[in-house]
Amino acid sequence: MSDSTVLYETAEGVATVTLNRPGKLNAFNARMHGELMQALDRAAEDDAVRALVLTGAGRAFSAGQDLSEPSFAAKENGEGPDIGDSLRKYYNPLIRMLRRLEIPVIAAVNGVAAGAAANVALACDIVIAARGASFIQAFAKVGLIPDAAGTYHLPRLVGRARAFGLAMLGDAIGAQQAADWGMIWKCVDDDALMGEATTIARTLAAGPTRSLALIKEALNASESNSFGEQLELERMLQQVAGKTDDYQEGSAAFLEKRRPDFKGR
Ligand code: LHQ
Repeated sequence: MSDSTVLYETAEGVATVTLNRPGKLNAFNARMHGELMQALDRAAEDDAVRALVLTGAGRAFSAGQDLSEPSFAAKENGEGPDIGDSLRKYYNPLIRMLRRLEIPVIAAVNGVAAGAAANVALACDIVIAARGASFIQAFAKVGLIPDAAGTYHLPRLVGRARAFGLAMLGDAIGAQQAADWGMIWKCVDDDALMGEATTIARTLAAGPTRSLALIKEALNASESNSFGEQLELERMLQQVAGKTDDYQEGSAAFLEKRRPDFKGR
């Protein structure tokens, strides 16, 4: 077994990135942050990688920040740690990277996703979760606020009422409920999770990946754009999509009543 805190493998155009500190429920420490960013950079730079799956080893997706890291203990003078510094160095770049990656990112949530890790999952493009998995906005339980873009994504995903309940009460919400609330794409049986995630990822990897990247750009931008700005962005991005080889192929295949053979160009 590798001693890396993040495992990386590729097959059929899909990179699978696995958080790998199972003894600590894959809690994030500085090393895991570094290795995760390296894995995401590697996927971004490899033209053969056209979709990415993020999951966890063992029984958890991740328990969020490793609270046993010395840098998160109160200092001897009683002053609290500078957690904002950790967000600036690690979590904010990670969330930006997940949203910026020009390939679909699928979170396969295999078990509990707590604290910052719940919000790392929710920052992915498509989230599927095993029936036994749960999402916990654990922050208020330890006197913090949701970070890793939780206060941005949660109300947009589930609405204000549920966002307040989740963030303030910090209760665990099961995968089925998360799906029923529209917080995630799908809940599947535990033993079907990786098969389902891989099928989705391979389908997307064989798809018109330039247009998928443009869809991602448009949907992300819609969260802060005005109606008029969004219409204008759609015009610009559709112009780009219309000039791809994959559009030529997709429209020709439709007219010829055959399956398209997309190349991601
Ligand atoms: C852990 C952790 C953990 C260390 C389980 N750390 N050891 C904060 C600071 C800085 C920057 C940015 O952002 C943040 C935001 C955050 O992420 S704050 C929120 C951090 N996460 C949590 O508060 C969740 C804490 N964990 C739990 O509530 C439970 O462990 C869950 C619900 C995840 C799982 O419960 P169980 O299945 O009952 O497992 P367990 O509690 O027995 O945990 C197993 C082991 O993992 C245990 O260690 P031990 O040596 O006793 O076996 C835990 O201490 C350890 N562990 N989470 N975040």
